[in-house]
Amino acid sequence: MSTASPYARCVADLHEQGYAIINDLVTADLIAALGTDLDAQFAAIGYSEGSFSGAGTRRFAGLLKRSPHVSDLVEHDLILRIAHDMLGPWCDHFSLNLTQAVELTPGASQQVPHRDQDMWPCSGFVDRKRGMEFLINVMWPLSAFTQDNGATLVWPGSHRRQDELLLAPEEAVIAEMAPGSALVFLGSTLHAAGANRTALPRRGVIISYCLGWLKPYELPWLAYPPEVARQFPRSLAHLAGYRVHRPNLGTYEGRCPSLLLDSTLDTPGAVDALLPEQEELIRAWRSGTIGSEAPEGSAANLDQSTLSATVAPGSQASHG
Ligand SMILES: O=C(O)CCC(=O)C(=O)O
Repeated sequence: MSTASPYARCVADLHEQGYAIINDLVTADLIAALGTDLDAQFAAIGYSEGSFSGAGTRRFAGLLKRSPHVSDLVEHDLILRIAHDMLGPWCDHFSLNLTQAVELTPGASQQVPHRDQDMWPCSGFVDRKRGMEFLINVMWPLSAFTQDNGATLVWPGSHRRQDELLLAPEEAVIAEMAPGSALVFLGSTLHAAGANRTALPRRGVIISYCLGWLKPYELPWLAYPPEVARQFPRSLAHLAGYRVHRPNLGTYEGRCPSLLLDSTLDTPGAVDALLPEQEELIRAWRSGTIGSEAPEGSAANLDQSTLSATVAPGSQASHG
């Protein structure tokens, strides 16, 4: 039996298999309380429409405002550490991509296998060998996930086989889990909801995190407007989009949107949010160290993409 910590095992599994199941990550009581909080919304919500979401499923989002227990999952320390490891190299900080409750009603058919990061067309242009990840997904079962009720299907190793749109059904692993456990998988991992062949609904909560410079699946500023986000701990509000991504991305009135979390400011001016190396380049250009005589490789010869590349992998990754 492995003596590695759940964290170390999860990171190793994500690299090797593209997914990991962590048993007993939170208590079953916490998940039961969360499930109770979401019961009324499940009862009220209509069926999903569309060939992706799947007829026979019910989904709703904005979970942070529907149950106080959701933040325990969103800000689970082990999950944040894993998200930081997987996404940190490619961004200044990662953000919440989605919180969604999903129910497969009895008779729901299998979802189309997909990779979540295909939402962002740029993922297709990335050199596969760099292993760049755009998203980390966590599925928290509210009811036990079994082969019969549609446990999530994941294709081990599919994160390294991105040129293959689909893989053989028999290669899939059925992520059977009890409430309290979590299925963590990469945005590049092929997966799908299974088919529910039982008489009972299968319910789960999806919480995903993406690179902080991407457009998230769920717009957090609408799900959690400032008057809602002000009630969040600051770290949670940051995850929910109230944080500028350097350089100058995702601002409000030219400033870090976290200003909306504080008491009203009159008419503040714009404030740059730049990476240190970008500040350095600008300083060098202003002082004439680069650019004036345009020697080879100087800023005068740098195009926008070269400047932008200063936000590149590993530059300033920070936790959350
Ligand atoms: O419900 C599941 O098991 C997976 C759902 C999923 O992958 C999705 O909705 O994108």
